[in-house]
Amino acid sequence: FTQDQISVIFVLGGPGAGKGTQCAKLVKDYGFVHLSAGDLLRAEQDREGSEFGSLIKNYIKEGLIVPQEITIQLLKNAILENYEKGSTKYLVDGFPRKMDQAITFEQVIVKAKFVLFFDCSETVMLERLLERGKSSGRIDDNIESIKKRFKTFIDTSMPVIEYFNEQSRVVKINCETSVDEVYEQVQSALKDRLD
Ligand code: UP5
Ligand code: MG
Repeated sequence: FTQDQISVIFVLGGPGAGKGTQCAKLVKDYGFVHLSAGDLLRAEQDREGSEFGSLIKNYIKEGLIVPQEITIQLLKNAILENYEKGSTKYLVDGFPRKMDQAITFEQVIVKAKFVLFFDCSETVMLERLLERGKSSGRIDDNIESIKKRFKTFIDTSMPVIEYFNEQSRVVKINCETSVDEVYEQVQSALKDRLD
């Protein structure tokens, strides 16, 4: 892909910060294709005949980052599939969350336009995840997994955000207010950055 064919925005933030929620609103209003790396991994985990099913399940339960080869291939396939249908604008949600992924994706697929970073305290994220866990059915929405996800976010994913920040490519949004208030901030941040 080249920069003229597709545009990608990385959507990052801690577990339960609200990445998926805000992406859904952007899809509705701006026609982005929303690709959640976590959703793609969960779909691959459930796909009959997948050779990675049990590996993915274990990584997700332990809050660890699945080897980049798997995730990048899933993202690449999803982008190709949508590109063939004419879609050019992508929100890549929950990725890259480890340095190697950031480097490889931008080398082999496309350089992201910028990064939307949803900043949220662990207290708020924990509350949201436990609430969602009552009905989500996600194997990582329990206190043990959540603690591991928080640790991975701090140790492994924050360095990625710092890397993009050093290149002045991060738009930081506080997401502790209501969904609609957060979305207003997102929209005004986008207004400045989209052509
Ligand atoms: N909610 C949302 N916004 C709210 C607001 N403003 N006020 C009040 N409530 C709000 O939201 C979470 C909950 O909060 C929902 O109930 C929502 O209604 C409410 P959501 O929008 O789902 O937050 P999100 O940030 O998307 O949380 P998610 O749990 O999806 O984040 P994670 O980053 O933890 O999960 P993801 O699916 O991206 O990854 C899961 C796992 O997959 C990772 O831990 C990892 O093991 C693996 N993974 C990889 O290995 N590699 C990857 O590249 C990506 C994932
Ligand atoms: Mg999500």
